[in-house]
Amino acid sequence: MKSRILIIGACGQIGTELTIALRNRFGADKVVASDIREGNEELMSEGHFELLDATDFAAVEDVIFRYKIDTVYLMAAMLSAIAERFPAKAWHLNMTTLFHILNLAKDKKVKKVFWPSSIAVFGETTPSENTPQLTVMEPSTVYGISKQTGERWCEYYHKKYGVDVRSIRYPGLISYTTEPGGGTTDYAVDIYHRALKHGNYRCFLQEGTVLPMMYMEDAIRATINIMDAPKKDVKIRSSYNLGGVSFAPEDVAQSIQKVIPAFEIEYEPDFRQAIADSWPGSIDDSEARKDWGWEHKFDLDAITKIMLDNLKLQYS
Ligand code: VAH
Repeated sequence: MKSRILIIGACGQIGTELTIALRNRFGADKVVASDIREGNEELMSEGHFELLDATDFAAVEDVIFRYKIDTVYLMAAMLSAIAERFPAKAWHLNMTTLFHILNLAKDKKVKKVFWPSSIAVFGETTPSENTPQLTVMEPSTVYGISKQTGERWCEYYHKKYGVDVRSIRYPGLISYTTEPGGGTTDYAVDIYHRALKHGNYRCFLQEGTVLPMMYMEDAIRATINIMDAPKKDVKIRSSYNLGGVSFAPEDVAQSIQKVIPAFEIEYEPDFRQAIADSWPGSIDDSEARKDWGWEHKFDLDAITKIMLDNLKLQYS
């Protein structure tokens, strides 16, 4: 029976690149992209696309039935900064969508699920250096609370109903294909756009704010790796720690200045500083390395080169 992959939230920061990667890997006909709004020209023109409100169970079930979906990547979520402004909406979106997919999997209408968690599940009481896989988790943001709760439900549905749901705690992600989407770590995307357009950047986080980050290509490869792994190798069914490179805004500025010497940064911390301060500085991802062969490839200077080279093309 022909089976397909459904990406929910395909127009988001991860979803956009995940859709392209999965179409390249499995063929465009095997992948159905969906979102509450239409995406960029490439996303819309090079494969199946469905406008879909992922909080509408009947609509989700209908797409899964019509396209014979057996694998779902549930990427729709409201990120940390926006979620603090709309807590009830964020909880509704982040949790309702997860329950819809877990219940469809429990009823055997979906075989395999990927659901993204985040280092936002950690809080101020979590050890902040080389944060372990198993540790104190007292998130203080709406987004972090929804991701921690979601991890608990993923593990529950796996243990109680045998649902094959897999998850990764993404660090801050950097890419050039989509505009920043309301995350606290999105300063590390904004800064490259502003460096090229204005030669300067006013950072909403203060100097010295070290956060775990990752280039999108690393994150996409990790996502495909965990979904490719044999069931028996995916031993953690809450969510895997994933680390890449840890840096502060001044590190990005110095990396940019190697290419654009005149680039200047200034600091004007806002409400997002408190969010960032509650998150760890670096992550121990040895479980992911051990269980399904994870390793990151891109360091900060490599990220800077890719971001500036590709954004120059977009702005030229
Ligand atoms: C955010 N980019 O800033 C997301 C991410 C670790 C942070 O989950 O909300």
